[in-house]
Amino acid sequence: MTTTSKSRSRKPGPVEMTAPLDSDGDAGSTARTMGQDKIDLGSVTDLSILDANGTVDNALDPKLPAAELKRIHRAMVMTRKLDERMLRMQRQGEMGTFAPGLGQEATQIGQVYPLTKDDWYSPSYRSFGAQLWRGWTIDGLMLLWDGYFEGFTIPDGINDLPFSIVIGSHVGPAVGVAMGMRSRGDNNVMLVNYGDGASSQGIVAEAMNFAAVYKAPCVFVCENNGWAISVPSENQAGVRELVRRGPAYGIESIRVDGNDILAMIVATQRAVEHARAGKGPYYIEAQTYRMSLHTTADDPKVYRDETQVKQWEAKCPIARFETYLATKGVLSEADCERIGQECEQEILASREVFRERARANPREVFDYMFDELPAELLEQKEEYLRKLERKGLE
Ligand SMILES: Cc1ncc(C[n+]2csc(CCOP(=O)(O)OP(=O)(O)O)c2C)c(N)n1
Repeated sequence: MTTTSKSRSRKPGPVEMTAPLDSDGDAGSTARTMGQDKIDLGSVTDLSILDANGTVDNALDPKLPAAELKRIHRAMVMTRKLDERMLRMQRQGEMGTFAPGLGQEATQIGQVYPLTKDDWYSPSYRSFGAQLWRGWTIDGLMLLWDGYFEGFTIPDGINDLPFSIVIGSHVGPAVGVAMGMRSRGDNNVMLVNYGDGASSQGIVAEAMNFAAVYKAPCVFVCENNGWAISVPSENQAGVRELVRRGPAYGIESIRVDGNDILAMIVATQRAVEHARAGKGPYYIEAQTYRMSLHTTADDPKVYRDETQVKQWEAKCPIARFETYLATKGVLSEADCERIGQECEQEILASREVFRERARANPREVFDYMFDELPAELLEQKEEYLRKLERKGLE
């Protein structure tokens, strides 16, 4: 794959070994001891196809058919509209704590676009756009974020895993599934998505090493959105570029402009083909930005400079894709306006289904943790039920 560094400050190209290797700072003697002239740290490339102004690099454009481009665009708009709606619902008391994904729509849709239904997807908690693409329903996701276990039910016909709030913990099982697929000889791929913060967790290191050693058909997508709650990604790791983690494990890797839907699709397609062909895992660092709150329990104004947010507004993944679609004559500004309204209507209709389904029974509060309630909880339950009755609540 060729690279482009157009309008980007970072430098693509092979990773140079700059640090001394032994405590004496003598790289040469260590290399000789190991019988090598030089340690190959692998190479890393940057990928950008559609720049922030919507100008495409023609040589790299995957030239998807118009119908596919429209499907992808609608999914990105739906992701954003659902994000906005769920945030409003949370503020109005109709939704539990929720992790917005504003600005990460290209990363989300691009990473699952090349997967088949039989491939496996292990999302992070901020991946609801990708989940929608995979076949999760809007009302189901609303239920999930409102705390109903029914919302976690995996839709029939897709191989997705539930996300975990314990940061990074889902990456180990995802690699386990991929190793199992390889040993059974089936032809599917696992794609696992996690954040820059998660990449510091021990389990992610172990998972990447296992995947490399056992040539597990696993694609790692590290969605670097600049922040792990209040920790900026530059404080997250000793290496400036998280993509360098991949070659260190012997995993072929690429860094992608995560706000560029075409680059995300091309990179993920390549990664999935690589894994499916039995060549082992692949690692993608998708560089994007968390435009909104970490969760609805967060206020980023206390720890980050709003000018940074403004700078990323200019890199909006939807705006640049709409410019590209308009230039190609696929969708006009009026079409995009109409699609936005249609998505909004679909979300509002799904909200009605959600409202029908979200009928919590307060009497069940004590019922799901224990098969048999311990004595002290039984006492509390009885007191609580008496209180409900006094208040005239069902
Ligand atoms: C093991 C563990 N440690 C800490 C937390 C608290 N926590 C929740 S989200 C989060 C930040 C994760 O950041 P990142 O992986 O970059 O993903 P993002 O939220 O930015 O999508 C932390 C530290 C947790 N849930 N689990």
